Amino acid sequence: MAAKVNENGVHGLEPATKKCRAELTELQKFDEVFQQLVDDITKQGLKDGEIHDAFKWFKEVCEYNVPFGKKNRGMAVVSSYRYLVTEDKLTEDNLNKARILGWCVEWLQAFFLVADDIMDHSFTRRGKPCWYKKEGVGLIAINDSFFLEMCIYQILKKYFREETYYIDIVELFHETTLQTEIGQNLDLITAQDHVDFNSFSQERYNAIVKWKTAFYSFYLPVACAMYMAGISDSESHANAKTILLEMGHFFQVQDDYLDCYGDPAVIGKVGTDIQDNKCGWLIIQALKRASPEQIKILEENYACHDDLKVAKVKEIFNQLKLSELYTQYEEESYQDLMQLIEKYSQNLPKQMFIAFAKKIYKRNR
Ligand code: DMA
Ligand code: MG
Ligand code: MG
Ligand code: MG
Repeated sequence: MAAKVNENGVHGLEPATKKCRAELTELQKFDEVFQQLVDDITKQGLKDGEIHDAFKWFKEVCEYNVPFGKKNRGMAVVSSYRYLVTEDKLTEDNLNKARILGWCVEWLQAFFLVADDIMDHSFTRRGKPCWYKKEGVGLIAINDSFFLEMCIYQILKKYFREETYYIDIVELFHETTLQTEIGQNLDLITAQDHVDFNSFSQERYNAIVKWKTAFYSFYLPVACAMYMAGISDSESHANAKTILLEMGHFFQVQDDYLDCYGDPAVIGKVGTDIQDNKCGWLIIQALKRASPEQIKILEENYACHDDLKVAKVKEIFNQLKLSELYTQYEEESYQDLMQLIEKYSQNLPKQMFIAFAKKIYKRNR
């Protein structure tokens, strides 16, 4: 999971120059676009003596934080676009535009993650120290997060200004950012200092994950592809949203499960949900099943940055067999999702949703 550092420098995305273009995988073609975008964003600033140092810093901000994820979200723009248009529209120019939009989604994700790791007191991300934990960075990371957000609009302006769907996409990114910030707020205020399990409920959990994760991770990439393909009617978007928010819900359940049960070497991060007093999927399920004695132990040990206390919470989770419950939930959730796709895909290609679902179910990272 460690980031690859190639001989050319820091970004480490596989250079594919020796291979014939036709042999490149979609992921390699997607990766190829990244460095160009960083150059677009930083070229002017680097040349200007007055602000050169800021842009030297920002270049590293982009190269450290944007490219090393799974890229499911970014790639989903490209794969969805392929499902939405006829063969004749699949020109290299259009596909490149879809890749650029995909990178905008990845930039948005980097913007949220840099801030999220500060707020969640996390240590590692994608197999490396979180940006704010890196030597010499600290709370400068807050401004870097703002910068990452603005990169999106620099890129959109450069490549999409002349497109009829430009305003739809800009508004989509604005709206999605607001939705995610609402979700992050719910996540954080529900986790405020002391343990109060009365504020944790399935309803609150559902709201947190819908707003903080599902809109930006699932609806956004597909909506980008839809606008690019000329699909802007509200009914199609509402149908897509119904399916994709459900997918996003399941994805965050997985993220919560992996926070406790995932292998840090594989997921690239060390979980902090128990210490952080998070209203996550595991604690919600535990509270539904625990005896009064078990609840008492949870109350005494949740929300403490103390490894022994964390271990006691995990012990209760194990006693309640939450791991088995999760496996069962994953199965049922997949079946439910397939039914939702049947019902709501309507004019949209079913396979577009199924392909996205297959990328995330049974994942271990
Ligand atoms: C992530 O929630 C949500 C956003 C908007 C980044 P999280 O804190 O559970 O994510 P992670 O486990 O990756 O830190
Ligand atoms: Mg986090
Ligand atoms: Mg968080
Ligand atoms: Mg998490």
